[in-house]
Amino acid sequence: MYQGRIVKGIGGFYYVNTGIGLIECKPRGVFRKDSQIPLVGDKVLISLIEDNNAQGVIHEILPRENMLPRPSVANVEQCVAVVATQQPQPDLLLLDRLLVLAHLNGMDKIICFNKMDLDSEGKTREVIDAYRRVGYVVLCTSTKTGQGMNELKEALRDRVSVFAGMSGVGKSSIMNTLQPGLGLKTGEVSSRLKRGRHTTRHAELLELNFGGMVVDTPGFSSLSLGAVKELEDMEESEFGRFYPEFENSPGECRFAGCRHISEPDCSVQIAVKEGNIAAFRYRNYIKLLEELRQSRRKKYD
Ligand SMILES: Nc1nc2c(ncn2[C@@H]2O[C@H](COP(=O)(O)OP(=O)(O)OP(=O)(O)O)[C@@H](O)[C@H]2O)c(=O)[nH]1
Ligand SMILES: [Mg+2]
Ligand SMILES: [Zn+2]
Repeated sequence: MYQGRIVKGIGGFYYVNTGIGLIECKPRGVFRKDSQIPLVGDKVLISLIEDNNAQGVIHEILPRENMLPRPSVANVEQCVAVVATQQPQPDLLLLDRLLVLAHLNGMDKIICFNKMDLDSEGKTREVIDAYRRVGYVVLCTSTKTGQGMNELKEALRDRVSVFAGMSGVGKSSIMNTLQPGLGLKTGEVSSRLKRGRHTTRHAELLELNFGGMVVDTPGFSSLSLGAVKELEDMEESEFGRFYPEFENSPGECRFAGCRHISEPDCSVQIAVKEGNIAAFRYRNYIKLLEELRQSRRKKYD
């Protein structure tokens, strides 16, 4: 048996990086029955197929430290949520969903605002400052000017990270800039729709030559929190813990189980009114809470 990490999965095959090289593997039949699907990043035990030392069978998926449902990946320490200043326009609700999921799964979080070269008017300044005030690490990058690339490199060094975000924000381009020679495919953003073209089709774990690993993933534009069991089982009043600025807001809510929606004497609502919590973050919180409530209703009614 050999131990390795899944670096890529295509068409039912998994490519496992082991001490003896990259082995193309099929999962053992039992995984399919158990519906335990191997993920990129999974640590696995494999055996080689006799007379063939390039192909193998996955016998066991070792216990996961964590996993993200989307982009689906296992055993990553850090989630780099990539947003573009424009082309495509930033979707902050999507960003907040991702931050919630990364938080839930115990991952460190970095927000990367890419395509800074397209924001000469500084339109994203306010949003960037808002996330910084919350306490998130926000890096501003451009693959065209090289802005922020050294900082990003330092943030990735010796860690296992995943790049996540909409199609076209520049995830693969950033990887190519950080590590020239990778040659990942990148695609123009459609000039008519201002949307990415889903150039990256499969998540892939890449080794960084300066130390560490990054999973480049396909872009996505919808991310439902509804199907996430831990969130579904959570009290509504607990959801606020994914919003660090709520915890930091001074004073306490009158009610112990405050959901910060319409309760009287709510410190969060006051902080929003006074401008100490960004209104857009609060609106997103209300949307996500409502979504969770609906999906729960569907499930239990
Ligand atoms: N102006 C500008 N364009 C960029 C920057 N980074 C990437 N791009 C362009 O954005 C387009 C999309 O880049 P990709 O790297 O393919 O984006 P992606 O996030 O990997 O997209 P998917 O693989 O579809 O999820 C390409 O045309 C890149 O040249 C940047 O910093 N500034
Ligand atoms: Mg890509
Ligand atoms: Zn409250």
